[in-house]
Amino acid sequence: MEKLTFYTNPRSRGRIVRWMLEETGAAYDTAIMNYGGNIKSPEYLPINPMGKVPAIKHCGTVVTEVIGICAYLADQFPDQQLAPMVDSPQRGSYYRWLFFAAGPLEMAMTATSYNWDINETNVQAVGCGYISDTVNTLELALNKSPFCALLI
Ligand SMILES: N[C@@H](CCC(=O)N[C@@H](CS)C(=O)NCC(=O)O)C(=O)O
Repeated sequence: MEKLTFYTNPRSRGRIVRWMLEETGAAYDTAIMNYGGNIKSPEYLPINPMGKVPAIKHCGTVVTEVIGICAYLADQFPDQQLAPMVDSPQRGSYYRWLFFAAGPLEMAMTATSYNWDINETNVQAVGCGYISDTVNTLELALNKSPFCALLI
């Protein structure tokens, strides 16, 4: 089987994927992509036309997006039991919180970092709502269990 290649930069969301890769126990090569350098190169853009990391290449398939990569790896290495069974109701919670992380949580973190103006004129269209909506929702889930992706 082709060895997995992990494209990343140490100061990036790639750290989340590296943690997941270590959980799988899979052997992988790491390709460090430099900001303002080879990350926008003709060699890398066919891997991710966004010119961003992280990305992985596994058995000829490229996967980008942190949450997509983590979900893919959980499915590819089922012996590690990193995701609920496909036919389990827990799979619903797993999807819910994975997509919550990729959607509202990611947006709320960026909005906070860059002081985006979320107010009464746009909040209904903004996927994370007010920052407090996202934070309170996550807090409610984590008050029930330290592992919200496994909540029913
Ligand atoms: N939605 C993407 C975000 C990827 C992203 O923005 N990566 C940043 C580092 S954390 C990047 O590669 N920036 C380099 C650039 O845009 O030049 C994901 O979840 O993987």
